[in-house]
Amino acid sequence: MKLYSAYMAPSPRRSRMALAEKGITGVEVINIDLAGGENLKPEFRERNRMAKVPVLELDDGTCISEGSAIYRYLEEIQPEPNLLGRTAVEKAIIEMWDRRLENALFMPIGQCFQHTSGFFKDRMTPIAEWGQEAGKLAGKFLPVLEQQLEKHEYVAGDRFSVADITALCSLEFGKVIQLRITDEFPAIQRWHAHMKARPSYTA
Ligand SMILES: N[C@@H](CCC(=O)N[C@@H](CS)C(=O)NCC(=O)O)C(=O)O
Repeated sequence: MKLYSAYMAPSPRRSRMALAEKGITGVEVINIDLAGGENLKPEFRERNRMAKVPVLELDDGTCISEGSAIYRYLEEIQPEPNLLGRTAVEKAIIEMWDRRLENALFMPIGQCFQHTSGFFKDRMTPIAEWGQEAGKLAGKFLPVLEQQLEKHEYVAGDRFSVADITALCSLEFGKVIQLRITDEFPAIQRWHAHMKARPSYTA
């Protein structure tokens, strides 16, 4: 398998961490130059019509993009350690948190970054006012996460799941928009220290 990734980008980090947590080795990681527009070229678009990383390319040439679809594929080919839940309730709760994180934290952080930094101004029209609003929306999710982590060791309950990966990749990318895990959020701080100690942290 090949993973099309990019340095510093939070979306492919989710896939690299999931591979590491699953102990799946031997995947060739190919770094794409996003700032230089390598992902916009026809050769890359053939792998993902959305022109984004990550893309997981299977040995038969099938290309899977979208971080959550890659989580699903990895879970199917290697069920243990389990990251997406075992029971109906556990699967639903993990997916609920993963979607909340994507929609209420990951996406607004990305929108704030893109619309206030102009990083992708060659391919979109940045609207600074919208970027600032998106940054505020991302900040509003932190108390929700804090409350959850006051009651549970991990984001979706009492064991590690993909929701922890999505939360970590989102929050750490949040630094680019000055979103900080301040002392107002001691449960997130405790969880974050725990995440940093996992071998997958540096994947
Ligand atoms: N919904 C996609 C988002 C992928 C995404 O936004 N990737 C960013 C990097 S974090 C990208 O490739 N951006 C390149 C661009 O927008 O030109 C997923 O979950 O994988």
